[in-house]
Amino acid sequence: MIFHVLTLFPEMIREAASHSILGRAAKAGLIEVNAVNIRDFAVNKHGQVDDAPYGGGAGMVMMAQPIYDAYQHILQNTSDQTPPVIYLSPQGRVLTQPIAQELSQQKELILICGHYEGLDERIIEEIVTDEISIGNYVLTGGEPAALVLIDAVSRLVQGVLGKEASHQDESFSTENLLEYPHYTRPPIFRGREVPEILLSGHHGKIAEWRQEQSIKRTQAKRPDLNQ
Ligand code: 4H7
Repeated sequence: MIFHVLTLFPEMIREAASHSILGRAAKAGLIEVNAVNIRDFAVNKHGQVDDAPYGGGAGMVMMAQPIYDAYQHILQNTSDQTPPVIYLSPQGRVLTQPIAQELSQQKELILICGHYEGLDERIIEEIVTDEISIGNYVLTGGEPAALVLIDAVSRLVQGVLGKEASHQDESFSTENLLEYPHYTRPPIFRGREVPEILLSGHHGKIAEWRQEQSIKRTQAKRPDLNQ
């Protein structure tokens, strides 16, 4: 799966996507993160990509033209029909596991990261197919949001999790349940013992206990998930 990311800070995207499971998936050719610098498509000699808002007011607006040209540049090298174009913004529908699941079926995605006051509305009308928010809070730029989306979607791509536990039995996957608590050595840490059942070797009982813990936890910590 290829993620094309239109951004003013391509190193933020490249760096964050180069570690751990995503880095390994990229090396294995399972995903590709193609960060495209919008500034490379500026036309005036100052490399300008933002301008003052019509109508006045504070802040700057990202100009439509550099983003449009960067988008056309990406389309030239994409075999597929036009991929979905996702604008990460507080105005989007909030990202959920089912949305990540759907996006993971695509061959390519184009992500746009906004800065300053956001994009000229006309570039949104012209090329954006999907506006997504990663939650109800404000960021200084869209890059962290794009990285969250890339992470959530990539781990659903076949082969990316490799030997790590499959994503099938985790929080939010099948049922809306939180994960059960995990323990590793030592058996006692600062007087706190590992639940005895986990040391018993009774796999059936352990599975039952974990299921029960998942349900109790969800009720206690996130009762909203099961409504
Ligand atoms: C696009 C439009 C995403 C991107 C506006 C991005 C939160 C999210 C941004 C803005 C983001 C999310 C403009 C919103 C400046 C904040 C003060 C970048 N914030 N900005 N405003 N929840 N910020 O997914």
